[in-house]
Amino acid sequence: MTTTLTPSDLPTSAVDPFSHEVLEDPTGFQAELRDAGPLVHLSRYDVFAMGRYEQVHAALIDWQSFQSGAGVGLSNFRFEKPWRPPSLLLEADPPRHDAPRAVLSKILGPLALRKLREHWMADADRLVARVLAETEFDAARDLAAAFPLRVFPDAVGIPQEGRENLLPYGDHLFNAFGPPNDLVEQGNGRVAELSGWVNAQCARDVLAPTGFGADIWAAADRGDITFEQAPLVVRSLLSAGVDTTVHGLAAVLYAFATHPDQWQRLRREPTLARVAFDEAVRWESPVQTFFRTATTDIEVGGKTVPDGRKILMFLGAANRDPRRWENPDAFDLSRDPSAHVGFGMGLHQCVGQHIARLEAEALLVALARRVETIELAGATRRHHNNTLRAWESLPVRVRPAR
Ligand code: OVV
Repeated sequence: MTTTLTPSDLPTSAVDPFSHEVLEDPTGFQAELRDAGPLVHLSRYDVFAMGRYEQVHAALIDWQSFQSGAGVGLSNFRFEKPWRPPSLLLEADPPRHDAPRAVLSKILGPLALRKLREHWMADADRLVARVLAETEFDAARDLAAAFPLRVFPDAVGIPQEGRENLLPYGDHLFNAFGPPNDLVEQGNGRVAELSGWVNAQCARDVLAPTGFGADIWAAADRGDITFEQAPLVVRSLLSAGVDTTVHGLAAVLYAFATHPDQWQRLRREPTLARVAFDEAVRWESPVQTFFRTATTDIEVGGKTVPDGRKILMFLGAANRDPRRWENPDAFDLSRDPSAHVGFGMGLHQCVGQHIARLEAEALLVALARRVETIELAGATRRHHNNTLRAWESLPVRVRPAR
């Protein structure tokens, strides 16, 4: 261990942002963090933190100073062995990052998704019609979790068997970016089994002959990536593509269930579905945090982050920073949320964001057509995760449109 070089004039917080109390409702801590200053020392983990939009945004677009290659969790890959082989996208820097990123950007780009659009819109409509057989149901389970699981694994091209492993794998993966607390310990028991299953789905002969998985292997045939890289790029889809969209959809459904005026606005103007989803991603920030590592001594707000140290970026705090957003705690379809950092920003900005928006649009358009009112019908329950802001249960009552 090196001695701590933390300057004594840096604001310090002893709060554990990964405690159950903060995970249940992080908004109070986030406000404290923003108000403490542009750079704050978190004594619990001896890391640096930023909660203001300006500094989070600046760090996200400065990949040269704020590297991802030492891991985007608390664990520093310079000193600790990663729990799984690092992601070629998330946990890599240029130049190694760039070929896998270019390949995946094309495969998941707006052009490529046009083929899926009609099918996903029709599938969402069928799901919503079936769920509406009841006027009370759990929107987290029956819509937010159900819809991505209906369309995304098929789009990747993995077999049916074992798909129930996708959410538990993602849940553990996102916990593992945090400290080794009780949430990680609870997941450790199944890591080998879940990783074994996920890794096995990345093989060429397991994947369907068409789909994102096959597209990735075809990129290896062309020499755009190597054959060693292909399965790890498929793994990124299975890692980042399910829990994130599930909790993003839950966020937008919760937002509408608690903002009836905004729901009526969406019903009148269903073309707002995409804006609504981005506003929910800003408002709720399904991915709350990621770390970076300083590649040199970096000046942030007049203070210094020493070379090699971890910096925790609070995307959720930045997305509600009153210095950047007017009335930030309001879910409001009138605002332009497009500069939110819920998908990140810069080089690593979510490569799957067009898929996420298409899933959201399909579900919201189907609901807007078929549901007149939606409201909470009982006690909601959060799902705690070291990285994700998530819902376990969202009981809702709907009045179907006539
Ligand atoms: C954005 C994200 C989250 C989790 C995993 C990955 C990416 C990956 O590339 O494996």
